[in-house]
Amino acid sequence: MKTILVFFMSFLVCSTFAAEHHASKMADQVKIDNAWARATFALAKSGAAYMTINNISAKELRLVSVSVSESVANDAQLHHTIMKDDVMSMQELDDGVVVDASSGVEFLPGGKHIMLLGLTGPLLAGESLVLTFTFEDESILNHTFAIKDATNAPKSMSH
Ligand SMILES: [Cu+2]
Repeated sequence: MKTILVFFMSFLVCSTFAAEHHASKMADQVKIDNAWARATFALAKSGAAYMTINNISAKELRLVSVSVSESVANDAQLHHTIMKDDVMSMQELDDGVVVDASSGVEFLPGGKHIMLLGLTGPLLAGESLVLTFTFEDESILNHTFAIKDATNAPKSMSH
């Protein structure tokens, strides 16, 4: 009886360890490509950044929020662009962005974008900025965005 109990307990310990070992953070399952921010004119109060966010895991993940250093801007938000009655406007993505297993979501001019509000200074082409992404499991990922002129961008939009 004693032998069986020890065996059973060691099985419990091992399986618990295995579960923890395999529960990787969402931030570790993300690969960001094509990260860039649009260069702004000198007195611009807002800016936008774009990327493709890839989920390399076999489980859906959710990007909850984005933040930026106070030295760059007062706030950063996840936005999407909507057409309503032929008028283009932007809305914050209150529920974040879901990235399906083994797939990606594109942030592009005219679509989803990262909005930088209250810029402390212009975003200058050739420089870069770091954005911090927080996922549903509270894991965090920092990524560097190259600042580029809009003329080099794939598509153009008012902001
Ligand atoms: Cu926006």
